[in-house]
Amino acid sequence: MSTFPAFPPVPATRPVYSLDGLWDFVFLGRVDLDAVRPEAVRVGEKMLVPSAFDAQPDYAGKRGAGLYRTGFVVPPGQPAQLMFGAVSMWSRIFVDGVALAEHACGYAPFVVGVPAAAQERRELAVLVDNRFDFDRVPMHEEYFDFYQYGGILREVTLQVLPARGPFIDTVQVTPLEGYRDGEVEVAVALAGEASTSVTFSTQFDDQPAQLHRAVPVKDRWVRLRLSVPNPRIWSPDTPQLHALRVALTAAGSGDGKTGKDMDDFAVRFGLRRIEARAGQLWLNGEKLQLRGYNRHEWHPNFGPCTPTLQMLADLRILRDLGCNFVRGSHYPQDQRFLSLCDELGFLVWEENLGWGQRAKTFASEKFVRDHRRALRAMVRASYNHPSIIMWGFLNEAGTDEGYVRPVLTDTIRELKALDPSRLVTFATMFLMNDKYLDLVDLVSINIYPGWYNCEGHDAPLDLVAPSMHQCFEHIDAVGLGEKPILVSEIGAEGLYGWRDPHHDFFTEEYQAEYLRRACVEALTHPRCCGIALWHFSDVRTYGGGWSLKRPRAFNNKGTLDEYRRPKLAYAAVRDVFRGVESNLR
Ligand code: ADA
Repeated sequence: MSTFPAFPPVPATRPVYSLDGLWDFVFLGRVDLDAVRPEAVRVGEKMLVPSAFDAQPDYAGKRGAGLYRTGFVVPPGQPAQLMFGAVSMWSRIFVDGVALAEHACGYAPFVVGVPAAAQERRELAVLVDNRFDFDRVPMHEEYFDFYQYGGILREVTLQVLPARGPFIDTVQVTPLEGYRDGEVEVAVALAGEASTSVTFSTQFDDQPAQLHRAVPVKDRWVRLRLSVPNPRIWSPDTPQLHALRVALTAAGSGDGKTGKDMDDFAVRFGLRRIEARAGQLWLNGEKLQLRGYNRHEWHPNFGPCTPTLQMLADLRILRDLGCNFVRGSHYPQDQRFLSLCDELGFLVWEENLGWGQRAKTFASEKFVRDHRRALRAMVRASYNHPSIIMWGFLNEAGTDEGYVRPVLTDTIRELKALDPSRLVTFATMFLMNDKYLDLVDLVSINIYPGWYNCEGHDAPLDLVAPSMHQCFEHIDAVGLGEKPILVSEIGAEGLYGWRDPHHDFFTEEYQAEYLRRACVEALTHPRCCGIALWHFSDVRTYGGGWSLKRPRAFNNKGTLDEYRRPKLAYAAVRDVFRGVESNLR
């Protein structure tokens, strides 16, 4: 059922069903959420899951609650779990009229446990709300520079769990020092009935399964060092993947035969290693230069629910541009996109939802809790993608101030504990006064010289390269010479089709020359390990009174417009990224 089967040859033990499709739907508007009893609501129409209801023309710009309803079947007496890829912005999940869970980050995945029942047929209702309400959904604020939609945005999956005993919560594969010889740690998280030891099998690719008897369980985890047979290295040039199936097995009769599989879990992973040292990035021991873009998951016809084919088309465009890197701005990514990056050999920065938060947000206990919950869910869902080389968080938060410290230090500690194998960073807009750059593995800077704050300047384009240079020097001057430097955002607006001999702001010509200069400076400066341009394609942003400085209520800094039509900047960037320019300086 998955677009990217992790392990096709063996029939799965755990039943997994997609609940995607047409659900009953009703838009309730500005109702009191606590007064909604889903079984009492008359649903009027159908809505596709996944989708953003307000990406449909008749709901464009509407804010309020919506109720989705469908049914599913679980054998009587068996528990199950519902996996939600993302529901925006706020949601409450009901099964058989009972509220089982609430969630308040519209881009993070979450799991809802469904207790066993006597009947087979179960009723599922999802109450969603896309209204901004700081107390209820502090992770979403109206000033973020991208339009925030409502609805069940990503896939919904039902998994039927074993009636008794432990079951597999997740499987994480971590390449170790000897990754070239296939050395990995396989960590299996268990849920359900507690158990002090488990017997299970591991099967890599189409190799014979290996049985591990009575392995001790510590804090609900089982960890083993294993060797992948016939190891193949993953890299952008050779994006070779491996598969692992883990099956929990009945203890067996002691005659050496494998017992019956009670539960199983399949993942794909890659053997590769990312490091930050001596001021540079290294992939599989080789110096790495990142050439890429920030990308929002967005298309005018689908909002944040782009079809897989569009994701693939975007990656093919990025490859044509000479890119090897995508920053998934500014939220946890769709698993389909990450799987495509694994397949095609793109390197990814995945980040927790965040945009320019200041003191008020950090003072909210609910924000702190929701931020941590989304962070953990992101890492858990994405752990095995070899494409992800770094975790990010808190884009452009107030990192020149003290109020950020508790969340920032906790987030770094948490990320390092959850996944010591990847790099951790945040994109700063306060380079010169940032208080926390010593805490990250690489310094990531968002700068817009020659665009913002250059009103009245005669030749703003001439600010681009010198300002970048100055930033690189500043990092060394403050004693951070060991840290690689990434330009995580830089860009200028170019309105598609607006070409003009004056080459002023908003022309395609200005944007093309701007990006050309930024790319040349980044890729030729010895201290800079790469650049992620702002941004891939134009996106809708806030409307109403917020959008005066955003023509069309879009962020128009795309190298392509929203329909992926290239602007003049396309050829300019492609020339530099592909090294076609004979003399970079
Ligand atoms: C910031 C922000 C982006 C975008 C950009 C811009 O750096 O991180 O999301 O808003 O500015 O276009 O101004």
